[in-house]
Amino acid sequence: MKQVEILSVGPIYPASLEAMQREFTVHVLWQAEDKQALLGQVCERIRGIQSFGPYGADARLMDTLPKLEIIANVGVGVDAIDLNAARQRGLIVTNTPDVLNECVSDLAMGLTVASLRRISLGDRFVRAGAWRNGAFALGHKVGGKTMGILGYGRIGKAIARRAEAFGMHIVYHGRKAQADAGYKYYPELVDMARDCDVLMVICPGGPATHHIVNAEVLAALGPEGTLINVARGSVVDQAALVKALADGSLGAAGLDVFEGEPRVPEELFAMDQVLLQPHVGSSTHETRKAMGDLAIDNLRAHFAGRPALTPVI
Ligand code: 8YV
Repeated sequence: MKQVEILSVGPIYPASLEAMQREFTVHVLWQAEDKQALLGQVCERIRGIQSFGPYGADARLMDTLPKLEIIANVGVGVDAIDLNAARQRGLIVTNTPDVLNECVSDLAMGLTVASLRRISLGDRFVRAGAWRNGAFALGHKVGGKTMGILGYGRIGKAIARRAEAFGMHIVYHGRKAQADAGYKYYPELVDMARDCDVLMVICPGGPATHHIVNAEVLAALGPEGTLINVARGSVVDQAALVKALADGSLGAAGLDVFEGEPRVPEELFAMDQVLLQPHVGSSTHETRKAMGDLAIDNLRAHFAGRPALTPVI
């Protein structure tokens, strides 16, 4: 399929990039020194985009590529791709569901345990030599706590399985109740926040969920509550979050994602009750390779005249 030209707009696992390059003619925009010049040279011939997380595709880029047929995203979240614009242009958009469930939920559970048991803070305490001067303050037990899952989808379910193994009680909120969930469903997020100890954010980003974790929800979670976000920064009103953590009206937070990342509000750096990660939910060799390979499988299927494997639209 070397005659098919693909534009890679964001990083992909190195072995997957090599595999894609063996099969297609790939123009690697994110490695190009002069991106506009590269786009100008190849735009008339590009039939597929390989995107990644925040390196998506807006309407302007789609308009630049008159032969574009498919956008294959490396990642499950497609909030950086203008789906309406893609729909209007009859484009196919694919993502990489399922292959990252285990790693994202491992991190979600890791952040939960690390926040309640203050693992990162304990590490800093030992390194600073503070142990010689006295014992470390007590943390909180994980078992017996209630985890409220915002977004009971594929990853939400994998998180629930892990949390149950740790002895947590599970409740959930989403657009609708799921008949076979076996857990209590809350039609209102604020009511679930009031009743849970850990609010786990794992719903899709985008306009429908923008700032749904707002000041009211954070206040309901309360001074003993912990917010974990492994979804998108946009789901949480970040200014309200920083304020609630600063004044103690929210207990603690474990955050893998931020509004405007990789910038992170500096007020958070000094807060011991906050655990910060650089958006690494799916960042393992195994999972990033599986994500890259699935994106290529989607391109291969489409250009061989078969339906894409994991279409979003
Ligand atoms: C990526 C993700 O790490 O799949 C997703 O939607 O958030 C992660 O797998 C992310 O897209 C990179 O920023």
